Amino acid sequence: EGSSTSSSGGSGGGKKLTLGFSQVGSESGWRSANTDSVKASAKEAGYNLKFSDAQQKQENQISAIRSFIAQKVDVIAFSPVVVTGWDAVLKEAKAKKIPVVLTDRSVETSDESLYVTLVGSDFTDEGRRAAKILEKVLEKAGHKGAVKIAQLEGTTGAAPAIERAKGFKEVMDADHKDDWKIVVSQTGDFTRAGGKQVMAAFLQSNPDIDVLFAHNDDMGIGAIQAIEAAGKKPGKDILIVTVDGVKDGFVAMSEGKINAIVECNPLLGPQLMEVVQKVKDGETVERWIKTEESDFMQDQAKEVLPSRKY
Ligand code: GYE
Repeated sequence: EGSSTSSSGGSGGGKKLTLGFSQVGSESGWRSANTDSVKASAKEAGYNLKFSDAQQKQENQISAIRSFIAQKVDVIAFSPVVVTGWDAVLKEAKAKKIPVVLTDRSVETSDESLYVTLVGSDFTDEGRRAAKILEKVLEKAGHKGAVKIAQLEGTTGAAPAIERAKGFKEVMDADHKDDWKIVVSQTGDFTRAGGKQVMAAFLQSNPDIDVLFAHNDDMGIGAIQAIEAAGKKPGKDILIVTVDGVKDGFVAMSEGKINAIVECNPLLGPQLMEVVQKVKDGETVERWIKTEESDFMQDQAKEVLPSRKY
């Protein structure tokens, strides 16, 4: 208010802010919750939202962004499916003076001026937290000695896949050089089907896996099906740590099939809309607006499940 040049996002009058949003896809429960959050908060803020689903394909995101530029939207927000390959299209947005806000996932770029800010989680820390909580899980299970770990990675080249693996390895190299070993690691593309298929192959090549670290709940849930099909008990014969904390993850945990979950909060809509307005108004914003998250062990699952919001 008070400013005659900026348009107000709310119902207070002025021209509606138009936001172009390019979503990764609909690969996981996390993603559906994130999409719902973005749509609901844009509505709440009174923005004109142009929403586009890229079906996990970078080329679709690039065309969506190009079309937002052509439509002269006020702000572009997107969750980049992979970290590299964005400079050209981001330069086109910059040339047309359309600010870009990243949400959820980050990009690698040599030119820091190509985006204003990132609203999202610290994935490296999530990886570290996964390793730390695995220590507790192993202790609870009374597991002694060598630990053979299988890792289900997220989408190849995506920030959460790269950084969760990195954070986990960091703790492993520092504190578990002698006892922990990642014996197999492959992408399951953040999907249930991917998790199931890759886990089945893991069990064939490495029937003696002790632990599964899955980069998201959905792959973990798919893997649980493969583990059961192989006649083993998930959560007992194979200890499982996942990331996200979606409802279905908590259900699996309350059934004893997942041992611990590192939360990654998808409800980024409200913060994103706030930042978008500030950016449109030319205010300075922080370079990285981090999400607050918690970790959960199996014995908390039943109590926490009813209050989970996604
Ligand atoms: O963990 C996964 C989703 O980028 C944080 O993407 C997000 C990840 C999330 O597919 O479930």
